[in-house]
Amino acid sequence: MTLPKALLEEFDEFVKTRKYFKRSEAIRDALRFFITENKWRYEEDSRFIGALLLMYDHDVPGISDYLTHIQHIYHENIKTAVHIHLDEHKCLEILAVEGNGGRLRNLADEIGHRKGVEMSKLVLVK
Ligand code: NI
Repeated sequence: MTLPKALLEEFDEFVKTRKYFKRSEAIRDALRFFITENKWRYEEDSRFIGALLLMYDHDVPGISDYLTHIQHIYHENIKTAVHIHLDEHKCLEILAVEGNGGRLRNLADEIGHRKGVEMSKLVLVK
């Protein structure tokens, strides 16, 4: 395995600050994290649970209606929703989700590509 020198130096710096004894321990953790974080991307038919975070500007015409509409379409996958008004314009919504990886990815994509949604992040565990 080869790595760019700068990336390895940055990783070693991280290993030092996180008080790992060996670089190999940190690599093991990084791989576990990477696999857990991305499993839903290639296990479309397995069941996952997690959260979809989205930040959006509620002044964009139609965005609030759209988000209500899409949450009704995916009602079987959305367990609960928390809405936080961040400032006069921006909102953060946290949706607790459960369902097949592929279905949850579709939900995240549909919301994430909508005009007015500035950030969306899907975090799932199995
Ligand atoms: Ni709001």
